[in-house]
Amino acid sequence: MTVDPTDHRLVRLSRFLSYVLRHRPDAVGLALDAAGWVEVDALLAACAAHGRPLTRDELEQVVARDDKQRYAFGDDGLRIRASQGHSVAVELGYEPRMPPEILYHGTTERFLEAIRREGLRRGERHHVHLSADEETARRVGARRGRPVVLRVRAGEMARAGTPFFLSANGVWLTEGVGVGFIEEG
Ligand code: HQG
Repeated sequence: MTVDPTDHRLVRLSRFLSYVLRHRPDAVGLALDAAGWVEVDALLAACAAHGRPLTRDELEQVVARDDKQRYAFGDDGLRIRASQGHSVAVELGYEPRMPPEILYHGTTERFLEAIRREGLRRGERHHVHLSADEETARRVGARRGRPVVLRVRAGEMARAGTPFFLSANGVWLTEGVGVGFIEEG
């Protein structure tokens, strides 16, 4: 299936799913399980009951076509969750693994001073988000202004004992990055 960024309904649905599956499941009367999953039937019923009806087919299209592959069905297809990006407490169960030597973080100029002082902090999210390629980081930074791409010496951090995780949609996650592991430019 090809990605069609002009498909506004799917984009709107993806935003709504992100809100429900990452941040506010309670807004539609749902609770996620400990690993962030919810029954697909329960999700469809809850969305309908809260004025945002969608069909199973539309849900499948969002999962398949979402530009960042933000959502995943469980193996049996009966459950769904966001692959990363939560602010509600979930334990996604990714195994720690060795990152590439260098990972990239996209941010914007106005955060640089604080980042130089405190390193990268996870803020509202569970982890700092890093990418294996510079271009992805540039796009992430560009959401907030003129992008600045930082290089993170992830290999060194991992060897010093900091766990790194790779989400199902290819985002590298870690709890925080100390100033000494960040390079600019
Ligand atoms: C910055 C999107 C001040 C950090 C994207 C970022 C990503 C600091 C902002 C995913 C700081 C947090 C995550 C410090 C970090 N002082 N600012 N010490 N440390 N920051 O949105 O990485 O569309 O929580 O640089 O594509 O921008 O949601 O994180 O600018 O993958 O799927 O604080 O969100 O994906 O912002 O983005 P965020 P992020 P989705």
